[in-house]
This record gives sequence, structure tokens and C-alpha cells, in this order.
Amino acid sequence: AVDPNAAAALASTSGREEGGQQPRVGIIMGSDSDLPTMRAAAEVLRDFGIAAEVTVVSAHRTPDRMLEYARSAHSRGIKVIIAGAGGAAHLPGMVAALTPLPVIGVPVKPAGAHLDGLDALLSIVQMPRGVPVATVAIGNAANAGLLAARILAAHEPALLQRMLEYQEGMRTTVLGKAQRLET
Ligand code: RP5
Repeated sequence: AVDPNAAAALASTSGREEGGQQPRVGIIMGSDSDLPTMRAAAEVLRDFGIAAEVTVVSAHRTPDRMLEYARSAHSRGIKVIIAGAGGAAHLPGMVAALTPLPVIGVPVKPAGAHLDGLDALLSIVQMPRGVPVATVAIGNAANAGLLAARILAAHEPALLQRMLEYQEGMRTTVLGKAQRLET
């Protein structure tokens, strides 16, 4: 099902971002219907000034495209792949099998799903030894973006500083809320 709003949003977040920088994070998803969930990852990365590419790659509907994407990502300069899928969510695991890059899996709960995304969570998290996928909570694409930022920040002092500031911002927000509750 192609939601025209989702398709437009996908187009506006696709391709090269951050002043023509080469994308360093690949955000892929099984369907454009995953975009309302997955766009949070793109937004986090944009806030950290990290260029990302966003596209649809389906393990089941476009297996050849998945092979091509996963095999070539590292030679195109991608450092981390975020892969989201719902239902029988084989995309993150198959991509992890095909790339040497770190892969972060996002279990998506498709609209009207019967199993509340638990099927996707279990499909993504239960990887065999040797083929890791770092799995975030159902629907939590923002955490996938943050984890990708942390992976990149480990070797980049400026990005590490931005992450420290982000964490300090959270701390201040929570303390402010606590203070309001107590008064
Ligand atoms: C999965 O099937 C996708 O990742 C999506 O979550 C789900 C439904 O896809 P559509 O039928 O909406 O395209 O492969």
C-alpha cells in the first residue's frame, strides 16, 4: 500500500543530505509503509548533522536489490546500516549476513498488525551466532538513529561532544520535570 504522504516524505528524506555530504548511514526499510516509523531515525541523524540515505529495500519483494545494496554499501562509504521491517522481518538479518558493516534492526509494527510487532521483534533479534544485528525496541527508530550516531562518534571527537550535549539536554529536561512535580 503506497501512502502518498509517506512517499512524499520518503522523497524528501532520500539521497544525499547535509550539504551534499556523502551519506554515512543507510536507512532501509521493507516497505514505504514503514516510513512513518523509520523517519525518526532520519530525523535524529539530521539533528546530529550526519548524512544519511533513505530507501526501500525488501528482502522478499526485491531480493536482488537487497543483495546489491548490502554487498555494495561499505564500498560506497556507508558506515552503519539501519534496517526496519515488519512481520516476517528478514531484512536486517539478511543484510547483516551480506555486509561487514554494523546493522541496527528496527522491528516495525505495521498498521492493523495482529501480533503488535512481536513477530518482527523476534524475527530480528533471534540471530544466530556470527551474524549480529543490534535490535532496538518495537517501533523505536529514534534509538536506531542514536545508536548509529554513537557508533560514528566513537571515532569523532566533535560528534562525541554533540552526544554528550544531547545527554545533558535529556538530564536537564528530566530534572526540570521532577522539580515541577515536587513543587
Ligand atoms: C514488511 O511487510 C514491511 O517491512 C512492512 O512492515 C510490511 C507490510 O508491507 P506493505 O504490505 O505495507 O508494503 O515486509
